[in-house]
Amino acid sequence: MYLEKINDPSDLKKLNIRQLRQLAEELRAEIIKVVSDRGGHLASNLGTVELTIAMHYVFDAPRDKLVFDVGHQCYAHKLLTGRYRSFQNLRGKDGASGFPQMEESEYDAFTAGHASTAISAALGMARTRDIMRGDFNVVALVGDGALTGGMCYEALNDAGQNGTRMIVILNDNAMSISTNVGAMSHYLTQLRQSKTYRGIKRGIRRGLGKIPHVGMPVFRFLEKFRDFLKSLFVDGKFFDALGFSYIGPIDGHDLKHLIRILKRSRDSQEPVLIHAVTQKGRGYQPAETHPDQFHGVAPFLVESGEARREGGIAMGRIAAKHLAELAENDIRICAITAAMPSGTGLDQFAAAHPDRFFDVGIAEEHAVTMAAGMASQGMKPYVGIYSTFLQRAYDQIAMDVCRNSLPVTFLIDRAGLVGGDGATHQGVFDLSYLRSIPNLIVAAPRDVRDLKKLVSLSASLDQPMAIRYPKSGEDLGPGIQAQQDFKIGEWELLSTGDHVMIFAVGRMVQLAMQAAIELMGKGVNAGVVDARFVKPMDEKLLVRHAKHACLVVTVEENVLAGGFGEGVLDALSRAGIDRPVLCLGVPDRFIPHASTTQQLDACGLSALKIAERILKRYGELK
Ligand SMILES: Cc1ncc(C[n+]2csc(CCOP(=O)(O)OP(=O)(O)O)c2C)c(N)n1
Repeated sequence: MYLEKINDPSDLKKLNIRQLRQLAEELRAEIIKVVSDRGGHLASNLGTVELTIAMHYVFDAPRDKLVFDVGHQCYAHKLLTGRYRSFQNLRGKDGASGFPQMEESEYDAFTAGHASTAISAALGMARTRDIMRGDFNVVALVGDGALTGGMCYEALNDAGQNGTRMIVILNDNAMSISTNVGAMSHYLTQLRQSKTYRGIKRGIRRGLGKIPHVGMPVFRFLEKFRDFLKSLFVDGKFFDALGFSYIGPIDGHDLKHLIRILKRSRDSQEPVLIHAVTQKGRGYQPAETHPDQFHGVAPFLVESGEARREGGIAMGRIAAKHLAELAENDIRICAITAAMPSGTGLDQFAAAHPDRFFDVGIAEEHAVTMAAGMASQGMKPYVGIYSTFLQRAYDQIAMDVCRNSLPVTFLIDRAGLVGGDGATHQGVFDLSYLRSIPNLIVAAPRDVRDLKKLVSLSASLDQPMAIRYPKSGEDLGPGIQAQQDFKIGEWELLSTGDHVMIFAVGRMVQLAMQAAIELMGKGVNAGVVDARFVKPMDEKLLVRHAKHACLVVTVEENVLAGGFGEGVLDALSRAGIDRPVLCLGVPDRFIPHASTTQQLDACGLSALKIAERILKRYGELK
């Protein structure tokens, strides 16, 4: 076992090629073992094992800066940089993060989680080096999926014009999470095929060269057609034109060749782009066959690849299925995703209405403005994006959609605390950043039934709307009479209470109900309101139930700053209601990876903690 002996990358440099190959297999086995136990990103990590070994073999981290785009392919890097032990608790509380994190290790040159940032960050490091007259190397590892994101082009454009010395490794596996999309993806395919052309040419030359007298003249004759043949293929001119020396395509699993190319690039004084072709999921049959399904996985059985536990009800899948049904009778309804067809559930819409479904790549800004363009011409676009990634498109939501009050609906998935993906993926800012935008309706269903109602409601609207929900949701338990129908801005009183009134949003409604039961046991009578619209608020209902309460409580799975609670405070002060208010929500810090239950607890948002905090404040008031 070589892996056991590697404490840091200097140990790796002592190995020969044969031993490095063996190390690659050990790394794969370790990644499969741990991810099958803990869940995480599998296929991307299996595809970049050799690339990571070669990077650490040739470069001298942490002095040299290795920047991972998205960061969901950094597991081998973590295992090679002294984190074998914390990797066993991958994505768990106090274990290794699933992404590079600067605070976790000096080897993590840059924190990642959102796509297409690596070239910009690397350029920033390289420029700093040049100003400070340093001499380290900077390497950005970027996937072909990430290359659908506009930031990459902004960075290449900037880096190329100044000729800043840096290396970009393009890890091309022809996959984003799902099959990659877009014209650039076609271009990369052509580049891969042009390698085949060169291979064929070499083969013909070798073959003909063996035929005495006739062989070489025939080869020279064929060479006349070379330019024609070549014109059928492409080379890396696109990257060359941007000022990068293009090298490739090369086999991203051929360690010997990779090391040779990286050494050559290290000595270059210009920006270099190495196009490495890899196989997503390499070395684990189920992931090789279904790289999309093994991109991000829950714990699974290694023998079969089967998931080891059932997930909850996927809210996104329910919203998307319902939307596809509505679209049967409304030609104006279309759906847009930014590279997340399966994660958002919109693959179901795509199957039902392929001509009205658009995967635009990792391009959230473009997705939103394109939706605005479609809405301006009479369509009813639904944009399905995770809460954390929608942050990218704030300006487009405000200026292109809401400024024009266009009927675009945002289906915002993974809202709230997300568990193992941690700080970069928490969906805890959306209520704040959306509440502040005029014309936008902001809603959060407490369960699947309300989610469907909200999607139906949005279809009949002529203005922008955002519906945010967590990955999974369960129906409220029996005994709670659901309101059959509701209008925009209408809240629902679920239970009354003389002492405390709790106004809760989304998934927090269920926890507020449980907290109310806890409180009852302690002699405190708490009522619960489902405040399903964060904007507009049901101010009448709020005032009616707040004005007689000893304590008003708001509960949201969102940061307190600018969130629902602040909206309630504002509404109460405008109405002249002077009651004590306790706002519960996510505190002002980035919440690290752990289970969702642990994160809720750490934020004081578990049912028990909610009850405790209410009890404490109520006690202080008496
Ligand atoms: C801004 C943003 N949007 C969406 C995502 C979700 N996402 C994570 S990885 C990924 C695909 C990345 O593909 P690629 O860069 O080719 O890497 P691979 O997994 O193929 O190695 C996507 C869409 C993200 N991380 N960031």
